[in-house]
Amino acid sequence: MVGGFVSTSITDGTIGSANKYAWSENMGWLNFGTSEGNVHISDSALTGYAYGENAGWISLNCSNDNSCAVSNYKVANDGYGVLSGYAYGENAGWIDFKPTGGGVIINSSGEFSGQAYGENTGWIIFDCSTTNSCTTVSYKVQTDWRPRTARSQCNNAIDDDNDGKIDYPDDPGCSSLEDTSETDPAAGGLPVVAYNPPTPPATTSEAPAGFSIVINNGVEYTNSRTVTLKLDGGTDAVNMAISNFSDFRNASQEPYQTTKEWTLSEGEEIKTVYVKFFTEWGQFSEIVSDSIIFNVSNKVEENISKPAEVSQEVPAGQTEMREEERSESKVSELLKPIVEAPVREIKKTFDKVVGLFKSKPEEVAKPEEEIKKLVPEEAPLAMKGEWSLLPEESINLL
Ligand SMILES: [Ca+2]
Ligand SMILES: [Ca+2]
Repeated sequence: MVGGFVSTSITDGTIGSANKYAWSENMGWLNFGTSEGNVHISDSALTGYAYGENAGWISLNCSNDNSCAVSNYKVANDGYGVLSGYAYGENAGWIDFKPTGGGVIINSSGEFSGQAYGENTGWIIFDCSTTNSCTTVSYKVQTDWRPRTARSQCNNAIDDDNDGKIDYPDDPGCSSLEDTSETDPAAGGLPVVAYNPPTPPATTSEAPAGFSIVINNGVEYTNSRTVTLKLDGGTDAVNMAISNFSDFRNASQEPYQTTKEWTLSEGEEIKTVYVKFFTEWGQFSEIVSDSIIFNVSNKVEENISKPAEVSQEVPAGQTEMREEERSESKVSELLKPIVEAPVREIKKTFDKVVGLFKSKPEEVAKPEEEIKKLVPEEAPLAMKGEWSLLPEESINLL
């Protein structure tokens, strides 16, 4: 129970247990919050009974005892908290909720203010502040009902955007009763969901929760620059942007799909592909990525057997390097990044080289033959058979 309200509703309110007494000049305390009296406040009227020791039961609506055919009365509410009409009690007689010089209003906090009047009861005061008497005794009557002006647009019984449809769920601009705007997208405004990023996919039997991208079903290596991406942007994804760069340079949005052919960037080494997913409103997810090692076996072949790059770099007019020189220069080229790179990079490169023969034996058929094929007959000692590319000191660092 929140705030002492039996049921909490801003459209069908009750009287809280904390603040439930009004004061009758002639008849003393009137309790609007007894459980038997069951007072309810709706946009159109009050129902139920108030009770006072002197006043007895006071009916707020003829519908309480199905007597409207005999005498049609009620305390009416205009939906904005302005009360009018009459209550009736055998002892209290008729009580006017909008008498000359008085009147009762439920404010935006659900507090009754002002005063009603009856010939028998005299003035009935709903809040001590009305008569500046709170220092003597503090009292008020409070409901959890709220005037339409104090409610969200999608729960105020008003056609705020004049489209003929009112509130959630009838107005398509409303995503919930708490939605503060009835205006739907077609009319130029945006619903609240327009400002939400896409919801990450939930955990499934195949994948953990969260956005995902997987290159070539997750294998470590590829010899082709063309790969297949598997993407999961969740149910809100409408568009996506894919890039070979973490800053998404030159990337543009495209319709979301769960599978896509993709071309890895130029150059060798580890390729990372980045993706983010967009809602229909253009809100986007976090960036997720996957990596694959491109062309590692070919790299060995190119660099050692066919030093094409080196040949091209020989300026015109100079004689070509002898085979030994060429191989030596390639070896030092290969070693360069290893020797100069930080330990982490060395480890990566080392893993890659070792991985050729150890981690992925199934992908490198007959590794020994491969090595033979890749290493030219006249290769310097360092290149022969053993693959001692890595200086001992560097390996010891790992
Ligand atoms: Ca509305
Ligand atoms: Ca509307």
